[in-house]
Amino acid sequence: MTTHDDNRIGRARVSDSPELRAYYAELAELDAGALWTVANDIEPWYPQPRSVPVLWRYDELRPLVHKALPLVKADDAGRRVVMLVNPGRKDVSAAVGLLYTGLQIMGPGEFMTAHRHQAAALRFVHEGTGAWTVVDGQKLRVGPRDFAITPNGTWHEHGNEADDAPVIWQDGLDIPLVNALDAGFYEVHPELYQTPGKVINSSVLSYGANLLPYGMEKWTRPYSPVFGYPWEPTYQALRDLAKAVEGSPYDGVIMEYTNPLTGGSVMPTMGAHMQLLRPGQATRAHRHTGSVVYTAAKGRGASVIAGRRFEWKQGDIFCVPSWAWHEHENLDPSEDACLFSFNDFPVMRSLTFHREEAYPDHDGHQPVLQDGR
Ligand code: 1HN
Repeated sequence: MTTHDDNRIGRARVSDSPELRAYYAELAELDAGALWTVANDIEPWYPQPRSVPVLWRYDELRPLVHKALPLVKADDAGRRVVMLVNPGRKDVSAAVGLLYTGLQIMGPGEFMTAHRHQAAALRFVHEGTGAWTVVDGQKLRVGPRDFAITPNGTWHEHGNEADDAPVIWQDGLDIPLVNALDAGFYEVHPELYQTPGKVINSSVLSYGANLLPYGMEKWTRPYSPVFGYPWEPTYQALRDLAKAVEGSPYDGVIMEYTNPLTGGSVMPTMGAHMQLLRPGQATRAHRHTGSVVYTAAKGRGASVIAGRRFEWKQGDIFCVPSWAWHEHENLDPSEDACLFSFNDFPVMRSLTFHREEAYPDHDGHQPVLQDGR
């Protein structure tokens, strides 16, 4: 996107002429071009995401996700998923930036074959108590509001062992990023199913209470050895932190799901947080590079993103594009609200692209230009 500043010295400002147009045509014949015709577009003053802020309401999506159950067999579809597509990123099936998200439904007793791919995946459970996943031979059971990871290259398959209700969980993947870098690979498990180890949730059982297992083979992989992060201890940790600190002016009381061995993000390309907004709390606006997909895990609230206000409640999903001003508010005067989120911050940080700034107005709030849908 060009701005009036693009007429300045130091920016491309070549006017068109018949000679130049003929010259550009000659270059195009050779699969070449003149940089100054695109320079201002490919070097914007600041990030110009094609993604727009979007809110996906769970109450609206849920019936359509259920509709897919009898329409397609999970194994015919590969995975039975309704993906959430940003109107500005339909070309790459992204929810925001280069992050993908979708709602996957698994009927009672259903299970799917194992595969692995270059893309990393994570799951956040919306409903149903029967979900399980096997990640590199380790079987995990996950319930509502639990978070689990499927790091890139790990074999994974999953299913629903309940006999009554379906499971709906949210998948988050870095597929658009992997594809943008032309680095995607995909394999079906040679035996179609893994043989899981006997102990369920073994990684969750191994790393607890700030203690690391001692005297075992050293974990050397570039992702967290913990594959599941259950809701109850997560929520307890947030409430405990809220007793100890005021929290961030922009995010309230926020914690990152971490690799306990490094203190860093759970996977090399995607990080995840859970944050708590105190009853009635309204945060200040800030912006940063990096894209974020949020899921309301508890309570109800509103977020203003790039001047658009979105009201959300438990189950709703919304996104914040890179460099968009955003702030959150808990609309319940007596209950806390929690937001789960995942992001591409590890990529931004490792490439030294991370930048952040506070909204400059003294009261820290952006004007609301439009009510979001
Ligand atoms: C995938 O492997 C799963 O394993 C879910 O459940 C969603 C979306 C795109 C590519 C791979 C899964 C996916 C996916």
